[in-house]
Amino acid sequence: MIHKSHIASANRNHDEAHRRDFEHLAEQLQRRGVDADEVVAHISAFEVAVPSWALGTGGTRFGRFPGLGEPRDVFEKMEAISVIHQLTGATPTVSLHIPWDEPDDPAALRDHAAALNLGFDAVNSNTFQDQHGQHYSYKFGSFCHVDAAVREQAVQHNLHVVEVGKTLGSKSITVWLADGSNYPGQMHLRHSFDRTLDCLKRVYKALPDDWRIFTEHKPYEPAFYATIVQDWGSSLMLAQALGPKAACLVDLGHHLPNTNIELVVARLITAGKLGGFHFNDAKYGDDDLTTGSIKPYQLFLVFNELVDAAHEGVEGFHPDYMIDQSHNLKDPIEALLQTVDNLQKAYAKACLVDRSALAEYQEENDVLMAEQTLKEAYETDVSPLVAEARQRLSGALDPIAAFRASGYRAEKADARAAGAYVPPQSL
Ligand code: PSV
Ligand code: MN
Repeated sequence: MIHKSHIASANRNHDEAHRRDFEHLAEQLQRRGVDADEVVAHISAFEVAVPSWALGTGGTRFGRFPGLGEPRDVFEKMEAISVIHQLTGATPTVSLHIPWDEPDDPAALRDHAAALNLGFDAVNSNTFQDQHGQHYSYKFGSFCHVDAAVREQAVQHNLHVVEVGKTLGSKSITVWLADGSNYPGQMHLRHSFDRTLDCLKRVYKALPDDWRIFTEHKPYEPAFYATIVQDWGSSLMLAQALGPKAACLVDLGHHLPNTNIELVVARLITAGKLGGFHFNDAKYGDDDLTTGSIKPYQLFLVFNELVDAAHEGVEGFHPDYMIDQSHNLKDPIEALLQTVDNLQKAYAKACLVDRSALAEYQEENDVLMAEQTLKEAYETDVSPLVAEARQRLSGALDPIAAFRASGYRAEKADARAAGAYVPPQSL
């Protein structure tokens, strides 16, 4: 953890300028009929889970360039996440990956996290890699495999993940399957989907009543011809066939170029099956870049759909927010601080949309003014609102500046010099 005095002294450096910026923006917003305090309250309530796999430097299949002072195990990862939570007030939960971050003693991890004010969000299973001691290989798939014994092994792994999640206090499991084929004819397209659904039904049946299961679609990689859960349509078919505890997870990086992701989100909301998000950004494919770094307007438009659904009070609408990024170049903690900031800004901007004006312009087919209504919100500099929300949560006005000033990374680099971080097998 970072000592509170570090945050307080970092805030003092920005306090006076922040106060003036906030008051100025609040006055501007008042002229637009927006109560700044109300928006700050919304931002303060925004929470997003940090994935356990994002705290160590990531890599590609070409290599990895580790940073200094990285967490060496899942316990140290909790500490890193608690720093992000301290500075932002927005990341009270962890999305744990099994087996990459599987604890020997889940109860001990739960208690360790609780002592750091952290809880657990969705647990993630992994049948896309073979693990030591595993009997059957997933080379040709897991849930879709032609061999029932392989499918059974994959189901048992997911049931195990649910058991670990129960101890941790999780309420959901995310299933991302790499299953698919690389060549036409390799796999029966319909039967492989049926087998996958059958396995998911077994996992679904084992879920506690208050749990949800999320299926995550991805168009390609590592399967390059036909993935089983290729798109949101396939994911929706699975969720609908499974039942009310099943919903679709939208990973922002898992779309073909130019896909209208906000439209996908809108359709899933209509179907009552938007389970949640894996936030990241992409230029070309599943790039796992910082959320909002490449297509910030798209991120805003996604949040616009979310705020709109919440505003309308759509029944059963409670998406789960998680980050899914790989930090190959940036300091992972700094990248996550930047991510949370970008998410809060996109959310804040979506809160500024004048929804009754937008509805009127839509009724009148006033295309230009409807678009302008969104643009006006998007182009507002909401930094003072986000900073204010963080300050009210005892966080930092400028989290990255406070983190750098704290000397946390240098201190960990010294303390952890002896034992280097061992990454999970890279994807
Ligand atoms: C692989 O694409 C992936 O990023 C999936 O999105 C999963 O959510 C994540 O890895 C961890 O299992
Ligand atoms: Mn994902």
